[in-house]
Amino acid sequence: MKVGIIGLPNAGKSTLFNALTKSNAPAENFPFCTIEPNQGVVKVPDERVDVLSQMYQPKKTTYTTVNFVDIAGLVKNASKGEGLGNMFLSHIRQMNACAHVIRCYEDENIAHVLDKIDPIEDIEIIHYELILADIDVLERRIIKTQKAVKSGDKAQSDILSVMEKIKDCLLNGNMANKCALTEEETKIAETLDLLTLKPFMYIANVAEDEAHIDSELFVKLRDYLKEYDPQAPIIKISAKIEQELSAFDEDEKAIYLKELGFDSPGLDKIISAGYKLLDLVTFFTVGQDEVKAWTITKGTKAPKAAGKIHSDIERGFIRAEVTDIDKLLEAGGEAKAREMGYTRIEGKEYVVDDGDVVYFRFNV
Ligand SMILES: Nc1nc2c(ncn2[C@@H]2O[C@H](COP(=O)(O)OP(=O)(O)O)[C@@H](O)[C@H]2O)c(=O)[nH]1
Ligand SMILES: [Mg+2]
Repeated sequence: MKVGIIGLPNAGKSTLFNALTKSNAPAENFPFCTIEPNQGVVKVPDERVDVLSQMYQPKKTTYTTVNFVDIAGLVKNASKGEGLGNMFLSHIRQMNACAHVIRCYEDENIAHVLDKIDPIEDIEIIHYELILADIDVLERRIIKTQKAVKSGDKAQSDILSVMEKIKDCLLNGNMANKCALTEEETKIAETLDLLTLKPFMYIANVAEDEAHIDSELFVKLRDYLKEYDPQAPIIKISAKIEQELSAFDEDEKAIYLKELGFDSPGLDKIISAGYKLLDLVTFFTVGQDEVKAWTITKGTKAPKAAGKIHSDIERGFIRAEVTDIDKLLEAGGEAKAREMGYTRIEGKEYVVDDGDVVYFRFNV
């Protein structure tokens, strides 16, 4: 599961990516610096893991992870092949969600493709390119599908009407993820490989000295997004500060943050929001050896979830003993939870839920 960091050149994508992954992808004042996308695995902060770890004092504590990908800057007319055009779009296509970085910092030493800082125009350029690319995909498929419908293929007519509905939405300037689709229609839409159907979040990259205030540019952006995409998370950060902070250890970080007048860095917010966008389910396994968070897609049944841990457990699956994390914490331990009737015995058909603490019984 991947979250793609997208945005115009010099928005601060690579700087943010470096901070997120503490790696050293080149961040340069050069529009097409990033060509092959860099990928990084990032630990997802989760308070639930923290409390379980406090309770069990295990030898090892393992959080889930999310992959962030630093995708090169998209430019105007990318959908027509401009800049590194279609290649970027094809990178975005492989992502499960997008984190759109928007430049809200002024710095005359750092070039801007439009020679002025206007977050709304920046955002519209990217949306426009993605929307155009999707219209292009749809138009070609609609022609093919129309032929299939004419020749009497009934299943294709459902697909056709979903495509036309989405195309209307795109022509009105909206992303496909804002198109009101039924559950059935959404299932069809997900097979169409559209860029703007992916979930989006927005990251306002503000100047170092504006990270703790709401600057004029930030407010402008926030008001625009509240109107355009009310559900999407908006996170304000200073990529530069985050990058500096990422080099520090925890104690140094705390001192530096205090000096700057912040309470917490923005990275955790970005990671959590990115993970949330992916709409995954997290379950936990606990014990003296290890407390661990696992990630599965929604609707995963118990044996398959067990297979994440080890293929033997999936193969020899007998049952899952499931306790809701809140109940486990309330009881203060597994034995007590069992005694209080909080632990359920679940079989092969059980769909693992977010926050389940699971013990798998198996036999091979
Ligand atoms: N002054 C200032 N410069 C920044 C900020 N964020 C990024 N930059 C600089 O802008 C340039 C481009 O940043 P980069 O992360 O490579 O942008 P990308 O093209 O979106 O990947 C680099 O020289 C960064 O140091 C910021 O918040 N303030
Ligand atoms: Mg870059």
